[in-house]
Amino acid sequence: MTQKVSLTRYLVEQQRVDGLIPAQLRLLLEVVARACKRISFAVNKGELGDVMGAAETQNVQGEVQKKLDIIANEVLIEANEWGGHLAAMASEEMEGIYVVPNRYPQGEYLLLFDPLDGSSNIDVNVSIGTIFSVLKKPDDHPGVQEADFLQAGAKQVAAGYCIYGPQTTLVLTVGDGVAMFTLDREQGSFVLTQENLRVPEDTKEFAINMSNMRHWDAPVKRYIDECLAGKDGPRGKDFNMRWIASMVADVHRILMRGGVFMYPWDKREPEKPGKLRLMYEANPMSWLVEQAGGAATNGKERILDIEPTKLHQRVSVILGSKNEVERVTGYHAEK
Ligand code: P6P
Repeated sequence: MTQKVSLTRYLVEQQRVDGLIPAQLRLLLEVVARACKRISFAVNKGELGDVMGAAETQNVQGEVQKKLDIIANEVLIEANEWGGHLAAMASEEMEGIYVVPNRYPQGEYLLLFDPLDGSSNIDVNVSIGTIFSVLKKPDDHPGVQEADFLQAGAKQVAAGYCIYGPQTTLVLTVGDGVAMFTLDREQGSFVLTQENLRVPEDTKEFAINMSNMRHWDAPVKRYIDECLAGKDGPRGKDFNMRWIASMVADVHRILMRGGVFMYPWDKREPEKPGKLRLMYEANPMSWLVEQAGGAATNGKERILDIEPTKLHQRVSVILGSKNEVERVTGYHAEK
């Protein structure tokens, strides 16, 4: 039987081979993985634990928080604040940054996360997940401030997610391809189950919330209309549609079998560039997809090139199979 490679062993060997994972980054990734394992156990309790339903609070986005949103956020903060690898953290669930308290050593990394993405699916037992992104703190000044987080996605040094579904699976990149680790609940550790994930350049599957169709911009409507026209239309092939309303689950499917995921700008709230957040949803997912041979744009430019101006800014997202993303982006350019 081939020996199982644990996440720890994988990171140590990657560190030894290509030096992409300095010791402090390896420690950070292992701590995040342990936090995700704890979140997985909380999620899996469901009705058996006091974790379901809404909390009496709203997050910075004005969204009602679920109890598990708060639990997941606290687990990530508590797991990461004492290790000496971080200077600060930022979360969808917190307005401002969380600076590592003075009683702990400060590190050189910044951790950003959506602690529990897709939380509208919690109460109906549909896959949800944790999304995380790692940046290096600028070293040209002492201390840490919110502006230090405002770096383009191309500056990430690590990114990943953990999906809490039929399996609990951690998917990770440090810039040398994408690896997948499945939680072995008997051992309580993440085990390498796939390396070098690749997104097929073509697909017959699109993911979008069709109920928003009347609000889309023309290029998006054109693309979806052509998919719906199927083999009798300009695409000459039939398409399938999936929409889980949990970005982690939709992106995971695309990393496993291809597809195109779209949450485009629409005219319901024209002042907002899109629904999804750039720093801790679009950037980590875009890097993972690119590292697997896919593409990710906001319809006009590469998501990873966007220079952020606000911690919680939103962005339009089109990501997945390269040729489909380029087609949709091309339609925007023609407009
Ligand atoms: P809608 C979940 O709330 C989320 O942020 C993403 O995970 C998901 O892709 C999207 O919103 C779903 O949005 O409008 O279809 O409910």
